[in-house]
Amino acid sequence: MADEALSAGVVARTLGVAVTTLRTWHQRYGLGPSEHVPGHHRRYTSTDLSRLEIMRRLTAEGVNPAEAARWARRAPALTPPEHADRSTRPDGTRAGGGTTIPVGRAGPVARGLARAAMRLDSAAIGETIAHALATDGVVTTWDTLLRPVLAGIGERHAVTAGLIEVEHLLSRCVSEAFTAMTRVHPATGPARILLSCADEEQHTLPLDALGAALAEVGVGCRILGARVPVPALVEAVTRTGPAAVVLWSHTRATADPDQLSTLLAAPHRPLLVLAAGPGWRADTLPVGVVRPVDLAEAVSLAVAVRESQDRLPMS
Ligand code: B12
Repeated sequence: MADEALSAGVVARTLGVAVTTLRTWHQRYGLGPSEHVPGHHRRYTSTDLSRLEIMRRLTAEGVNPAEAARWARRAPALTPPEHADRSTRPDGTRAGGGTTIPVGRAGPVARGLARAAMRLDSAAIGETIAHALATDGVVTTWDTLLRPVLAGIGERHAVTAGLIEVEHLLSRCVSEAFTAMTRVHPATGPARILLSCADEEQHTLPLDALGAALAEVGVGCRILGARVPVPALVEAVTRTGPAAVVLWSHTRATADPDQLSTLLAAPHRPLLVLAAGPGWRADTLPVGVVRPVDLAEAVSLAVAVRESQDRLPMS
């Protein structure tokens, strides 16, 4: 059993709850870890996990915690009949209420994050993202954890027109986590990369992800953020002389290629102009503009151009 035993952090992330919540459930309701290895912290067994899963589900459905804990402690032998059916209904709702966020083939941590997002539990969301960033780095966290959950929210929203509050809260938590990365990894040289959203574009998270991924490898950048009109972008380029500019467009509505042409004609033309995001159509991009396929490629291109500029003789 010892090698199956789980730490509090793993259990919290799997359930999508904060570690402090686990602690409270242990102290107040006796739902603690039962595995004891001498000289180590107590560990959770799979039976503890299934009890906690019942606790999480019942409290999320509005059952009072003391009552939920009574049922959880009696598991797996006994669960209340009205909560025993865990199957998903055809309309995507779970028995007992609430919609779920589809995360495709993403793993248990993404499902935990999706649950925490549904509960609007910013502490659990923040802990899960921070742990993933520290363990797996920005690119993997983006591709395997955040992107599936964000895309799942988009999918569910497109069908139900709901989950706007979930989308806003999660976006804020993601943005905060990426910003924290840039504080943990201060840049080693001048910021020679400029990240900007296209005019009227409000989807900023991919640029926050890129900013964090660059920080992780010691490359500084400036992020102008959402809805940048072309004259403001040109002004920023003129004043900061970046080696590379990344212009993000998430939807066709914000992907006017004239923005890129204006940038290429600017007096301080950057060495590299990247048109990033699903908004851009490859066949409409001006010559000289590069379109990355994903975050990893955007990072490599930006790092490469910065290194090539570092090698240029000073003028
Ligand atoms: C969060 C979100 C918002 C938040 C954004 C918050 C923020 N600070 O960023 C808010 C609430 C502001 C918002 C607003 C709107 N949104 Co919105 N939003 C989303 C959501 C859920 C996630 C966006 C995201 O970050 N995606 C990141 C990943 C998940 O996107 P991806 O395309 O798969 O990313 C891959 C590629 O782009 C590629 N890639 C290529 N190059 C590069 C370079 C880099 C650096 C990176 C990182 C990646 C990359 O790799 C990526 C994977 O890593 C999406 C759903 C979705 N599927 O994206 C909807 C979505 C994009 N939104 C949508 C819509 C319609 C809107 C609104 C028009 C809603 C409205 N009526 O107001 C507005 C648009 C405002 C505007 N003018 O920009 C639609 C767009 C449909 C379309 N194709 O036209 C979507 C798809 C939801 C849906 N299914 O309906 N949104």
